[in-house]
Amino acid sequence: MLIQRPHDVPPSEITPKSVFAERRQFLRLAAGGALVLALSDAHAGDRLPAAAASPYSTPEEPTPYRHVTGYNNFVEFGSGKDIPAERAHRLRTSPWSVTLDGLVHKPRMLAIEDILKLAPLEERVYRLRCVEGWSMVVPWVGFSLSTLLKQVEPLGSARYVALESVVQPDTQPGVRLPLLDWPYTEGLRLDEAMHPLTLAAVGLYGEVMPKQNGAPVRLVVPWKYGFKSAKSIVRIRFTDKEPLTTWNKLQPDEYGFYANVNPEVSHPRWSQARERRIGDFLKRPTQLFNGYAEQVGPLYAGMDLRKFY
Ligand SMILES: Nc1nc2c(c(=O)[nH]1)N[C@H]1C(S)=C(S)[C@@H](COP(=O)(O)O)O[C@H]1N2
Ligand SMILES: [Mo]
Repeated sequence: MLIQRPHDVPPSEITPKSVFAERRQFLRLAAGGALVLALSDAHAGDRLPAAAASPYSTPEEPTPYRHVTGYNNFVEFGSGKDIPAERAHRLRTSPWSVTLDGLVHKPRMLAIEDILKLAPLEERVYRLRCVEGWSMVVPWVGFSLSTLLKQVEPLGSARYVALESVVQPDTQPGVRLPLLDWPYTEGLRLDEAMHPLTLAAVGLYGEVMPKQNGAPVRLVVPWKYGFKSAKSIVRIRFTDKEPLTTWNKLQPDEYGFYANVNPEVSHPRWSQARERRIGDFLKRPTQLFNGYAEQVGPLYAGMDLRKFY
């Protein structure tokens, strides 16, 4: 996967907002133009190649870029919604590879450049619902995670995947503190992971993934609370048992393994009945499976959603 960007602007150069807007415009025009480099060397803000619109996209208005990239949870950099945007620029995202191992026929370590060649990029506009009670609409760019998982040919005995985020103590001050059990680990049942809605995201708003949003590759599981969508993934392990996950270990009564968005099952500290879309003043009702019930409801047929929360 190749992208284009103009010659580097010296880091010392102060870029006022209007100039930044022009630069982004220039990057768009540069498509097919002069300077081509591997996406691994790409900088947040660089344009990705045009991505096809996905039928899975919601027609809702995306949350403004400044909120999507300025109001984040990325505890590796510290707690506080503005901290990731301030600090994540330090994260080293090149070189980057993802190890796929465990119960598979062909364990592999794939470089991000090769991951990006696996499938054409799609733009998927998804709702993201955080368990804390806020939500956003994000135009992600990526492809179904199943494309990546199929590369290693899971064994018949594989029932789950565990996804691990990067730990970089020199760039991530949060991992030097016992805030969570590092690495940040999330898990999915294999059928959830293979569901076409489950996205391996490499960008947003047509750009290379900003570091605060989980560069260079992150999970997006739109029908689950945001914490399931692990950022900056370095390893995917196939298992036969439900993997231990960071939040579930921390507070099992608060964060279930499934974590499907459900307005009727409240978190002990936060009602899940309503949510505040970032930028809105009033709250709106939360939808079962975050509005994706038609697509994913059958995955949970016959399950007690209060017990398996
Ligand atoms: N590695 C890692 N992944 C993470 C988190 C985190 O702290 N570390 N936070 C999660 C939570 S709670 C949410 S709501 C989403 C937020 O994604 P966003 O900042 O791109 O909106 O990322 C999830 N993925
Ligand atoms: Mo969250």
